[in-house]
Amino acid sequence: MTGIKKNMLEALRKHEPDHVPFWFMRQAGRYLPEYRELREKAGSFLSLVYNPDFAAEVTLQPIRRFGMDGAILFSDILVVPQALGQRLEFVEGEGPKLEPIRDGAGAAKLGFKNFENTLSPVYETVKKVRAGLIGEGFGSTTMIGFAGAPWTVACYMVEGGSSRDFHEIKMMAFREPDVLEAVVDVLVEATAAYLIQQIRAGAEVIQIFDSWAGVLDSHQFRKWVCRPTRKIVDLVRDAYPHVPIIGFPRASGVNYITYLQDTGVDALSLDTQIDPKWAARILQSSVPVQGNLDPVYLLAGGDALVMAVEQVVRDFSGGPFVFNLGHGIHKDTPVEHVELMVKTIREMGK
Ligand code: 1CP
Repeated sequence: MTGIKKNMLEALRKHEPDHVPFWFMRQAGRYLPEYRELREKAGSFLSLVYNPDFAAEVTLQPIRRFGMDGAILFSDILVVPQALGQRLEFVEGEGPKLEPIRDGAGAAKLGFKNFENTLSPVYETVKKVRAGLIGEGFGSTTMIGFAGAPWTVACYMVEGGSSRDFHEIKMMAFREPDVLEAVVDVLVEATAAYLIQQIRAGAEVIQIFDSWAGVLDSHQFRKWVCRPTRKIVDLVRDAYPHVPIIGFPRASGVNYITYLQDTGVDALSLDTQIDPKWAARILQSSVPVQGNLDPVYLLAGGDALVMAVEQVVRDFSGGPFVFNLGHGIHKDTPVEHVELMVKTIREMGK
């Protein structure tokens, strides 16, 4: 025991924190000049991710500026399919491109041969971040590990990249569910192993990102979002029962209730569209919640930003809460606006 209170962990364990803990999705990234500099030096996004010195440095950059209560590992959800043997590249200005899986033969090519080798630099990053936090005087900042949920990761694997309507994966889910099931089964095993290794390396909280959970009807949602996530939660909890797991079934509306019941996650990250009064009454009454400022307020700045931040803190002041955004920070966000947000949270949340 170091005796240092970790406010984010306190909130996630439903204890009373000293102040409202905060961190921001995509807090490391292109809105920070020091990120852009290192990203240039690394040459590509993936060489940044797989270089533990660089990735740890990028993870720590926002903490030095803003002193968040959570430091999220700098990596990406798509390293898991890459480690399973699927070809991945990030095309400048376009986003991720993968060799799409469209049939059983494609699914059968996935395997664990290079899995641990590929991901070992990520675990090294976690270790370096933990040491860096302590060494640089941020001993009260919680280290957050993460992975994409099987459904969201499978969206990229089947579509071959980002998608507007998720046509290909839905067609697979409706016409050839066995093929999708094969992909998802591999992802469940891989994701649980990946998260367990992150915890072993020093992650203290886990977040499961299901960014595209909201595109399915309720039956399909149970099948492809809840069921695989439940299996991961069980596997991680078997290994590490005391590490809180935050689920983020983005844009799933009232299905947040189903998700909470079916997956058994310890806490929920709320997207911007969720009504805060409903969420406080229905969700926060049973688990800690995290969220949900619209990241566009951070582009706007000024009074609009201050009032929106105050509103979010007030909305969730009745229960366990971690301040966050409803989705990632936009790359054009002025750093001064993030400073203003942090100042406002600190003043409100004492
Ligand atoms: O050029 C660059 O610098 C790349 C931009 C970038 C960054 C900074 C990508 C490409 N990924 C990341 C980091 C990242 N991705 C983190 C790091 C930690 C943090 O600071 O928050 C995390 C947690 C993610 C997770 C991630 N990647 C998600 C889930 C969360 C979300 O935003 O919905 C998803 C969907 C991805 C896929 C991805 N990675 C990157 C791009 C451009 C995309 C596609 C996004 C899309 O389809 O809209």
